[in-house]
Amino acid sequence: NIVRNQKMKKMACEYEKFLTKESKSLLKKYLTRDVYERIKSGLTHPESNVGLYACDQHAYKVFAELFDSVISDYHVGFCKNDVHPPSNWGDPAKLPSIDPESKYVISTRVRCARSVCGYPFCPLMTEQDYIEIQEKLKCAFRTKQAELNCEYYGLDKMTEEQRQQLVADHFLFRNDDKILEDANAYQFWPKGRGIFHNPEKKLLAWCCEEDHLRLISMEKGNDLRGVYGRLKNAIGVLESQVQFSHDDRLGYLTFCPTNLGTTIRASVHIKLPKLAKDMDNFKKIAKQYSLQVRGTGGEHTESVGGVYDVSNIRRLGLTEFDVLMEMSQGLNKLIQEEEKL
Ligand code: ADP
Ligand code: CIR
Repeated sequence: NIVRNQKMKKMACEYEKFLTKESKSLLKKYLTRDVYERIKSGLTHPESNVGLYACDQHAYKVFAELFDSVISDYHVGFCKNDVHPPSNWGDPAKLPSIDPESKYVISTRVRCARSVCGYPFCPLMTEQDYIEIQEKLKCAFRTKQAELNCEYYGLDKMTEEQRQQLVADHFLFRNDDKILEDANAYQFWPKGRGIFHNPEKKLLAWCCEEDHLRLISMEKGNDLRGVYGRLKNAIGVLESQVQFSHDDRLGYLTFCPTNLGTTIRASVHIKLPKLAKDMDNFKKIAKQYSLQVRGTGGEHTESVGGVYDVSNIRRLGLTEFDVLMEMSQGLNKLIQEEEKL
């Protein structure tokens, strides 16, 4: 607790520095001095899109005045008195096909996040917390080996060559995001960090990266129904093994407020060369369909070879199935926009 208190103090000190910086982030917009007098938070990156994280599950209530504004701005349509609907993964077979002529989509990925009950988020986690969460997840996967069929590869046990290959193939996370680093997400690295995956590397789970657990289903091609169905089954099995943090209003709780609710990011790696000629316009059109454009290596990276990562923006205030509907319908519209050019 002494260590945690020291960390809280250090984070609070960053605010004064932040006040002097130019920034378009939502944090800058809502963390006015008036709010700050009652709510202390910290940030060093004015280039942030959002600009704040929750230090633990309680932060969303303790700092509700700040979080609620940021949350309703990001998850368009989810207002301060709204309640996230009960989980409903629906029937994957009922999703529309994406890119029906298989002309644009290279690969498809759907991920969700979970936090293990009883532990804070990374900024307040001790080394022991990292090790305990890793053990809990390893135990859950071991018990359900028949259903999940994943082996665990700890970051501290793999060779540098293995690690680089997993990153290059888009399976594994890195620890080079300055925003996450300064949010204290990389402490004690690589303690407790690692990846579970099945032999085909179509079902994967990240242990203690940004969130305690990221469960991922991905494969080459555009079979969104298959990818989503695999994630639906796997999370159901894990939920029978581990208790995850859930809030009646905000759904599943995550470190970053953009991931609350369903926690689902459904993405494609896609080439849309005509739209990509004007990136500002590409991003503007994507946003009209509630879609976000990222670089090839994910968040805060650039595109390589004209490949972009396009995914749903909203995750809170709608069901899992509705997130997938919004993403698939939006993506098909985006492809139509490409074809108009
Ligand atoms: P997250 O989705 O976990 O929030 P990132 O944006 O950092 O985080 O992406 C994580 C990794 O997943 C990156 O290596 C990224 O290239 C990869 N990725 C995302 N979507 C796809 C996809 N549709 N196909 C292949 N790789 C993908
Ligand atoms: C940021 O503020 O940029 C990071 N904390 C990530 C926010 C979520 N990502 C996003 O909307 N692209």
